Amino acid sequence: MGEAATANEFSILVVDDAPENTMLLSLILKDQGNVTTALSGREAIDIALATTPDLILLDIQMPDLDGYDVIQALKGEERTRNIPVIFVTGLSDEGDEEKGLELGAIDYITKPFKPAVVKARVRNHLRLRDYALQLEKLNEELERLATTDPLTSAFNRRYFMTKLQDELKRSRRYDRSSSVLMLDIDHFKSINDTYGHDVGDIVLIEMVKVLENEIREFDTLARLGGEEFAILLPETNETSAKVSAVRLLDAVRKITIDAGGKPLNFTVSIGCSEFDGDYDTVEAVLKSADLALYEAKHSGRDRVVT
Ligand code: GH3
Ligand code: MG
Ligand code: MG
Ligand code: MG
Repeated sequence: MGEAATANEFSILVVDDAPENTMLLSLILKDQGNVTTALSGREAIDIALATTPDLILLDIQMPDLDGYDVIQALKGEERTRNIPVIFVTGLSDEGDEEKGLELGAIDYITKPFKPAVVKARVRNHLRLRDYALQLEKLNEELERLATTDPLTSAFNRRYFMTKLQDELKRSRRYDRSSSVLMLDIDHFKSINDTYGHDVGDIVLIEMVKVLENEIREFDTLARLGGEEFAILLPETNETSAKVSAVRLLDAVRKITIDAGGKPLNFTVSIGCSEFDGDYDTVEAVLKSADLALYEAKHSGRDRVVT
């Protein structure tokens, strides 16, 4: 875990229909972060959606939308759902407090409040918020590591198989067809042997960049291993898949790598296979594209076989 964020990086939204209250709270919290204020529930929701503050101090009794309405609106929106909310309110009944906490508030402070206590509570909540944000980042990083190939940043085999499995299920449910391309660099071993492994690595990296640029947003490119890649083209029949594959062949031919001052060009072979819900397993789908790739290799390379 990295260092905790310094207080000034936090943004705090203070919501109260009485300006003297927002002013007082702003003053109390000014050392803990950037304080923004809102004088109505509507304004609070707008600001929260626009700026996703780290913490919200929320009054309950307000004309129009009250604090309960506001927290419900915030919890109902993906963007604001996880922002911690502390009620700061004149309502001191057990039932009000219970309701506030049940609606998802992390704390409930009654007016008149003790400034030092508000400050201390806010500090504790911001510290937790900081941990939560760090955890979120670590999770994203973990997810990335688990699904991508470190050399090229293309997706890895495991991720590809999951996507293919999903697509096969959809093909069964909606009776539709998709395609898989299996792509393998031609004579890659001789590139390594002639120019060295580092140049081979650059070939892989540059090719992935070019392919990523050529495929559509919903297509998935993955490195299955070594110099072998697969591309999933959802809802694409064999004819369209072949057109895409030919375009990829062309794009790869245009790549020039600097191999120690000398220009290096290379080609790929592609096997293309359309599949529908009749396929029993993802392995069977891949097998079919692999057979087409084998044919592409054995009929001369630098070509697409369907
Ligand atoms: P073909 O045209 O039939 O596909 O021949 P090829 O030489 O491309 O195929 P082969 O399977 O004989 O060789 C693949 C080579 O890829 C062998 C292996 O050392 C190399 N390789 C696998 N992974 C990497 C990598 O991450 N970086 C580099 N530089 N080379 C790799
Ligand atoms: Mg009020
Ligand atoms: Mg090869
Ligand atoms: Mg190979």
